[in-house]
Amino acid sequence: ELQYPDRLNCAAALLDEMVAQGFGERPAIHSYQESWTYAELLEKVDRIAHALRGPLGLEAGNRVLLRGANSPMMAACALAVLKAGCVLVPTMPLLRAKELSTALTKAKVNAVLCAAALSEEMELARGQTAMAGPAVYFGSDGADSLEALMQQQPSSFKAADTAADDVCIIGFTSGTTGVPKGTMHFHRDVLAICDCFPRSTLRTKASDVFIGTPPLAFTFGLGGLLLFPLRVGAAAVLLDRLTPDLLLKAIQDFRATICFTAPTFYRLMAPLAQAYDLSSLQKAVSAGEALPTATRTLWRESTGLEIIDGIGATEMLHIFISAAGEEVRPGATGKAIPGYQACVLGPDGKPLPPGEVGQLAVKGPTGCRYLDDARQEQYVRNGWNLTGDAYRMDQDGYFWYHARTDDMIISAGYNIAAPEVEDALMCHPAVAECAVVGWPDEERGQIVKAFVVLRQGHDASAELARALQEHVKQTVAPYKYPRAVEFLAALPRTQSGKLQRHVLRSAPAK
Ligand code: 3UK
Repeated sequence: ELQYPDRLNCAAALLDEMVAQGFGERPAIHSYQESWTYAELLEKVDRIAHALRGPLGLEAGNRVLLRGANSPMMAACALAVLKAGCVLVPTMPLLRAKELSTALTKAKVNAVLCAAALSEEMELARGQTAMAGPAVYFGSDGADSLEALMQQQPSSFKAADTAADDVCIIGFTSGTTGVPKGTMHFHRDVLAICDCFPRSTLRTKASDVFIGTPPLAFTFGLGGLLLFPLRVGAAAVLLDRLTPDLLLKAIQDFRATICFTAPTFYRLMAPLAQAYDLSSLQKAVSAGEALPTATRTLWRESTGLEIIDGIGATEMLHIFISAAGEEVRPGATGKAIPGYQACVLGPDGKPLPPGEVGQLAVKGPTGCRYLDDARQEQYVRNGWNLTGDAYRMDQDGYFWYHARTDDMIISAGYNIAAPEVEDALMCHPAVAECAVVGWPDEERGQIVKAFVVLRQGHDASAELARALQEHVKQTVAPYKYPRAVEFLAALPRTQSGKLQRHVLRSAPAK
């Protein structure tokens, strides 16, 4: 059981606490531009917290939208909002004014902290919503920049006296389909995620160097690249430019030990890995979408590392099913991590016996609290959170992913999970990436359709399409083979790296 005091400020518990324990001179955050120790980070955080509660006029409980690419200043701003007793509303850097307006309105935002490079869409959104509260920009030399404001503030701030169950984060789901959902999290939830997955599964330590791709605006990144390292006195590397090559180079340059990214990135990095010294890397965590077995194998063969898969969700704040080391069972996501319970529910809402596919349900120290009450009723039943995923559990308590419940294809009466067909296709040497969807068909209701991105050196042709179909028939039950194959240059993805199958479903047929 996790126990936290009733009065709890998570930022103070993470940062002030570590400095008090003697971590002040240890590195906290690295980037190619600058590196800060724990003491330096604390001072920045305190100056920003003063700015929020002083000149910017905010009170405890006010909401602060944060926008920027990953950087040390982004990390300082996030912690400052929490330490000031305000509510952090992180947003993805690529969002446009329209989406930012939705966040401003839905989360009732009182103030904005934003990277100067991203001011344009931010100002449009403030205009569109007639936002009254202030916006301050960082990363410029301007006299009205956040950095200039920080210089005028005291260097030490006493953390706001918040309750363990005060809301401190409003996270928007990345939303693979429609409108993003706003989810609320407490101060104690922030510590709870640090004390579950990283401790039980990753076994993190002070000497670790965390690195990866997810934006701090995505709770996968917020946890993995900021909260988890701070909790154990480790260092995080925050990168603002990310390609498979740049991430590999950064792992080498910073001697990173734990990497957080999505399956596609591992797939793209694997063939390039040989060119870099990755000897420092001990753990590779994959989340965000299902890990294809072909990707697990490719990465193992090129680096010798077994990927640690884990399913997490914005509603749950972070990962709740995973397995590492000897515990890994390729193809399965893993077991409920200590602190969490998981089961598979049938259509009647009752747990199914092992082996049967149904709705994944999970329970633990963190869990769904939606801004919107209707959602709460739809996704939370008797304390169980429904994630919208179809899973089956085996006799040993391992959970095997099938699909998002809305990505199950029904073709001529057969139930087909899109990711299973994708897994089969990805074992073919010509396939770089692929996506499988149900395509309307008069005779069968739906047919399986595959969108395929080819590896360099392979050209699209009717022959190759036939070869891919044959390959699937040889790999999985033949009725699952894609009756239609279309070649694409790239797949549509969200900023968190998730495939957008709905975009493909609505694509005009060629
Ligand atoms: C899917 C996975 C299979 C699944 C997230 C780690 O992805 C995160 O949060 P989102 O709210 O999406 C949640 C949904 O994504 N998914 C995530 N990981 C896996 N499916 N295998 C996986 N390993 O559909 C889930 O319901 O964007 C991931 C930590 C924090 C997060 N917010």
